[in-house]
Amino acid sequence: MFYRYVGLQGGGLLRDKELKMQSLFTSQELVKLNLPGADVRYQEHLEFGRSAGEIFDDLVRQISWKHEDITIHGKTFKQPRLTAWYGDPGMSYTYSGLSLAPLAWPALLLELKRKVEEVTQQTYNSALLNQYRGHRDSVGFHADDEPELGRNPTIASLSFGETREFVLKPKRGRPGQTTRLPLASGSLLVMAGETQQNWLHGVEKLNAPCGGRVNITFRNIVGQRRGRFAR
Ligand SMILES: O=C(O)CCC(=O)C(=O)O
Ligand SMILES: [Mn+2]
Repeated sequence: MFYRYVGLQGGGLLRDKELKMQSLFTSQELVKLNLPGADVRYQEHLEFGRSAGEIFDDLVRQISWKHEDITIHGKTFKQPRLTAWYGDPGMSYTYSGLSLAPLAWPALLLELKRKVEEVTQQTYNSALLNQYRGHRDSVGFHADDEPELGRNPTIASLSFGETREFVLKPKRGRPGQTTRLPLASGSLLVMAGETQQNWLHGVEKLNAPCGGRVNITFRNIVGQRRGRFAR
């Protein structure tokens, strides 16, 4: 698979304008971000044969959303978002004291998975879905480094609905390298290589109200778990 490489002036705030300028000629292909020790690629628009807004509505309606409790440092609270876990039989996933057995793939997710597999030239056996109902919903900074994902996992992330900033922060190094990438509705972000070893990512709460957003991360469960992880 051919990837274009475009430097994004390494870190700092990636402004909407810069992204739009880039998008003029890169929206139809994966573009690699200039982040040291990471392999992060972004494609602003994937062609699904129908609108991203329609897919967002279907996801909100058809997915079995749950509002789960998680336990971090002995304290239990509700996650600040809704979640769902789908996958091939046996692909269980555990994080923050939460053990998820996979639901069987519905046609809607299989349609999206096929598209992502075609673009990334990889297969996936599971997907974690997040629904951010509005500006107060978020995911804290974490790395997708649970043992069952194996070393250097490829994670393919689709976004629908409201554009929210995906924030990447180096685990070690200068906070100035923090990079904000607004993920458009219908976009694909791929994290691969050593990204999870060297960088954290999250979606922050906002002060101003905004619409809902659904994110789907296609993953591969490959190993057994050995530890406890929090997010
Ligand atoms: O919503 C997003 O873009 C990121 C979600 C995420 O990082 C996760 O589910 O592990
Ligand atoms: Mn993640």
